[in-house]
Amino acid sequence: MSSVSPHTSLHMPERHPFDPTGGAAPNLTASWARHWESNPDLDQIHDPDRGWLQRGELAQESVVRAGRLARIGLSPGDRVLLSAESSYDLVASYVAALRMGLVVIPTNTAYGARELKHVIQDARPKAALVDTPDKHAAIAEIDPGMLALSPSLNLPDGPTPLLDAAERGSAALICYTSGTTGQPKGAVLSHANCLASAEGLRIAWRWQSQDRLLLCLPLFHMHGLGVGLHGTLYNGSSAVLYRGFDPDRLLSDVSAQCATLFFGVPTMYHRFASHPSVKKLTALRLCVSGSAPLPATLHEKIETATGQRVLERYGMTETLMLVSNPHDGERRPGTVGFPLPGVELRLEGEPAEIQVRGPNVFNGYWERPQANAEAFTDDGWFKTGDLGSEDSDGFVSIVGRAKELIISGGYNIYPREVEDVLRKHSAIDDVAVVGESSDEWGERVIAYAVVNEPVTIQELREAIGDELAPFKHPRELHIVNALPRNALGKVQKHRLDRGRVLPD
Ligand code: MCA
Ligand code: AMP
Repeated sequence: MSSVSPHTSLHMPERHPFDPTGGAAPNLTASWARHWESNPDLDQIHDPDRGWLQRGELAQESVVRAGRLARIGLSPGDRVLLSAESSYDLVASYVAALRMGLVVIPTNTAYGARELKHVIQDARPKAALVDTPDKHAAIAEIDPGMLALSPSLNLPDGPTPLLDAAERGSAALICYTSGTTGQPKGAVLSHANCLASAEGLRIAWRWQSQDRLLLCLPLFHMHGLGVGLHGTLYNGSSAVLYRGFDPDRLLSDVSAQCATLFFGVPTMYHRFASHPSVKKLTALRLCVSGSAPLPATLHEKIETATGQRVLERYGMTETLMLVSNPHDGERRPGTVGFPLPGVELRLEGEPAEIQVRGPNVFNGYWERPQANAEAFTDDGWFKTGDLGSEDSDGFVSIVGRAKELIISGGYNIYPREVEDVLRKHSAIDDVAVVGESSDEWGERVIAYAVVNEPVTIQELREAIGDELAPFKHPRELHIVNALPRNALGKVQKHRLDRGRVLPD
């Protein structure tokens, strides 16, 4: 496949070329401020408890909050960890932090103390904004010197610091992901990366200020944050926030909130598909699926029930969005479509790995020279670890993964991390963790173990406790006499299937 796909132009009905700076915006927050200034009275964010808040209110509130953050000693370049349920407070504090040039580390709210400790010790944030007593306690124990604040930032006001002044190339976010292997590392995304991705999606998905997004994805991963929230602010549109996925509420809000957009993971579409009110999705302008493969059968089921041709797209934390089915024309089930504006893509090796380049692609992991050397090719392409193919008419498909990764309900789970924790259990002599396919979850986490005394899955999960976020816990345990290994001693995971060890 050529690096600049001729099919990318199918995303672009507009005559002017893709502009990665988003109309010469100095940085991400300056691109948002354009809308706040032009029409401050328009609705921007709907909070589950407080209702609608307007653009002007968000602009003003972020100024006040930036003053508070500056008063407690935070200055541009300082890192701030953010881990909280979706709310207007979270959004306003996030916007304030970015406006004053802080680097935000969004962190999964399901993380326990061990997972949080790794992020804190690695990124050394100066402050954390967290919303539960447990998290405050964990932070006090991990780093007693760190400021632990609540997302409402109920603090004394301070003088307003310089706002919207970050260099385009400076870091906006550090997002923890395990990449292809090993311990989670921080992908550093710049203002420029986020701007380029938002502009590509504006063009490809025809995103306009009149759009209204039902945003039930969590705001600590790039799907909810970098696509959903950034896109909303970048396009001056509006978003309804939810704490979790409630299909009754979402489907009734399609008309109650005059929504036009829904973005979700395949598990959400699976649950919609069997909902008696699924037809309500028909009224939306665009339904997007990503973070995990959307089975072609599910795509077809939703289309039959609602007429919606769900638009599947492909992205990564390190690169933001890469490939998307087109807004106009065929959206081909089982494929992810064409490279987005600005994205160069090539298929390298056998089996072919997807490699990418573009203004949306990060520069590297936080303080990980070795991992960075491995993540990029000598000629500067990022190696996604996803295996791909291209149809004769340009549609890209993801056909497998070179990396050891389980994707369950859109969350990434690294088998090695789960195995390392399970190995600490005294009953376990040997263990392998695999993802087994599931209609609802895409994949489920399953453990195969050699044990020295009887143990149940419940006992194992209790023993894991908060060493692992609950979504990483194995859902089934299969006890086997021995794990199948090759001559080099590596576990042959493909031979572990539905509770059995398949013959070699
Ligand atoms: C919740 N549980 C899960 C998951 N979610 N187990 C496995 N996989 C999951 N994804 C478990 C909980 O630990 C709990 O287990 C039980 O399910 C009920 O929890 P609850 O929160 O009520 O679950 P749910 O409402 O059913 O959540 C399912 C969900 C959620 C709505 C699909 O997982 C979700 O919001 N997923 C989206 C993730 C996402 O945003 N990914 C983007 C990352 P127990 O009872 O045993 O404790 S990828 C990305 O950002 C890139 C850039 C991209 O391409 O998009
Ligand atoms: P993350 O590291 O959490 O950003 O997850 C990125 C990974 O999710 C990618 O490398 C893919 O393996 C997977 N992914 C994202 N979108 C899709 C999709 N539409 N189909 C298949 N896999 C996807």
